[in-house]
Amino acid sequence: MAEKDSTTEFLKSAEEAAKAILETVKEDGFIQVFSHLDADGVAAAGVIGKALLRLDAKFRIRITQWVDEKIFAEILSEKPQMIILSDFGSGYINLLNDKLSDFKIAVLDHHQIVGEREKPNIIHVNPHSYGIDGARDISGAGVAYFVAKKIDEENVDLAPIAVVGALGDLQDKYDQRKLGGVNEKIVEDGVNAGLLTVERDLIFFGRETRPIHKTLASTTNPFIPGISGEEDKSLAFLASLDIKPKHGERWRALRDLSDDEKKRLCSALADYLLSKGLHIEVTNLIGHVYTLTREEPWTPIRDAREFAVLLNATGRMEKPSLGVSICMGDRGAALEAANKVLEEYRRTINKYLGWVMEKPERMKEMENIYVVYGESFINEKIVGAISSILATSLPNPEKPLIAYANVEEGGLAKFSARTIDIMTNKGVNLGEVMQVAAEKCLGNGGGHNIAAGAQVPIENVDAFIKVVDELVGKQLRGEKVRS
Ligand SMILES: [Mn+2]
Repeated sequence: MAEKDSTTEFLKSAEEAAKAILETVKEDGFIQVFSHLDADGVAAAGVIGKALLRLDAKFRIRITQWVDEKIFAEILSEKPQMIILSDFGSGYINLLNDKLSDFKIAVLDHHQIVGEREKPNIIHVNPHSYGIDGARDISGAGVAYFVAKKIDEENVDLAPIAVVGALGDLQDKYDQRKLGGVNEKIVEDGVNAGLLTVERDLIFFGRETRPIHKTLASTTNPFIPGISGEEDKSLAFLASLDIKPKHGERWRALRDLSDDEKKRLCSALADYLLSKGLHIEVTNLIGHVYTLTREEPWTPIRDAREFAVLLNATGRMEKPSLGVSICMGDRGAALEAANKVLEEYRRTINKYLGWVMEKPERMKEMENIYVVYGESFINEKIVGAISSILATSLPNPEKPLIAYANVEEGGLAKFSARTIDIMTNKGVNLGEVMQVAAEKCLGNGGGHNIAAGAQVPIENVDAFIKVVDELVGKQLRGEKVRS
């Protein structure tokens, strides 16, 4: 299919979902919305929520990690006139049809479709159905956005939220960390509506307005051990580079630096990280920066990447409704509360990363992988974020990383595995590795090729690590991992 046709076909399916929603609202029906617990899922829920609010619809939003029996039970007891699933659902089409065949369902997702694609009671909007790459060209929030825009053109003002969702799912995979594909159309909408600007600069949060040392101290991408979370050390670092933090009485922000100072800062950061046994591509520190121009300077929701971190934080710290209401336009008290959650999340991440780097036995290098032994120190809800951050800054970035934390109840360890994109070309598929290794160790696992997870009984942790190391080795040699 030509690119233009595929987008047209995709938009037609979004229109079908919009029509069904409008019809339900017209009949005064109750709509239950379920969305995925991550930054993109929270953004998707915010987009749909705002569109429904504007229609004066009866609806409720629930953010969850996956579709399970609890959700089916809730639906069966509430008997809504319509169900919307956003940023998940495409993996459950058969199950949804089995359990909820009497319900009208719209699935607005961008994950791989598992099993059948079409069922009479389900309107399925998914870019993969039209040959569009859902992994990098459009996110769950993006799919929700096109449906919202078909509901009412006024919803074009939700374009920045869809951009936040795409960045939350790390879809900035085009040259110089740019959003491409269908995402580019959403960016255009935002820019044309005067809500968004795109510039090329250092990608650090707060680069516009925050004092430089605070920006460096608060970054977790990259994580800079000894500087992240420590403003005084950050000031000393700047002094050692002869970069003045103040201009007269006024603190300078990153955007105030000259090109030469920016270059000096980037290469010094790379050297510093290398001295700590971490690796960063300087080119990754510079890229397309997406700014929500209507938001107040100094707030984390002015920068789309930082906005995504805030949404992720509300999810991980068990306050996703805060994130949803901010996406729906709430500011004031909601934003203040979300800021506190974000600070707490950053402190937690910094504490964990500092802990990992403190002693070599906490992150070990094996033949084919790195292993982080989070045990009972790292919270199992945060272990995924920790492995994502560490996987991008390893001394040998081509080795996948697995990190685990003990789950309080049940005697289980939760593993999270990450690697960088290029490893898929070299045969690595962590979803397959986690699945096969977990099966061998009486657990269960699975996921995407570069991000996956597993749960195994604690007593099998060492055996599991050994199997994962072997399986990754097999994949690198081009051998099959399933026997
Ligand atoms: Mn997503």
